[in-house]
Amino acid sequence: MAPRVLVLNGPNLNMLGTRQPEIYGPETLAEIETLCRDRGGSLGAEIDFRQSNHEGELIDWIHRARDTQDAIVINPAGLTHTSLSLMDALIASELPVIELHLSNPHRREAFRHDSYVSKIAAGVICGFGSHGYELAVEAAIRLASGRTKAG
Ligand code: DHK
Repeated sequence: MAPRVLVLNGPNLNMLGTRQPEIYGPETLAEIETLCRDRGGSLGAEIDFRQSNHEGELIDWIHRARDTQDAIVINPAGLTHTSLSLMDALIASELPVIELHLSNPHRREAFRHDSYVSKIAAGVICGFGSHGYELAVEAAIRLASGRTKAG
């Protein structure tokens, strides 16, 4: 069975392409979705790619992923630094989690240096722009492959 990877994007990431391109890069979220689908497809995985500006919707998707996905890649955006609830949902999913950021938050304002998600993530990728999504999908597939029934 093909590994299934949920790629989640948090608030404001629908604005990529026009939102501070000097920080987040020139690509739109649709272009990043294509990168993920191409990399996932070439590695034999199924990619479910989503974005929401609403914390509760992201949490609902994570709950559903528990029974339908093998790994989660998440760019929690601003919720990275604030959302205990998102962290709890990721723990409850019992899935391997890769945390991802386009920018390197550690080079930015101090309020971006702490992450709830990092406390439970298998790994963190940041600072590589849209290429980070390809790296994260690849890492997630590797983690997910050990979990699918066909191995
Ligand atoms: C995206 C955001 O929207 C910020 O709130 C985070 C992250 C960083 C990113 O680099 O992808 O601080």
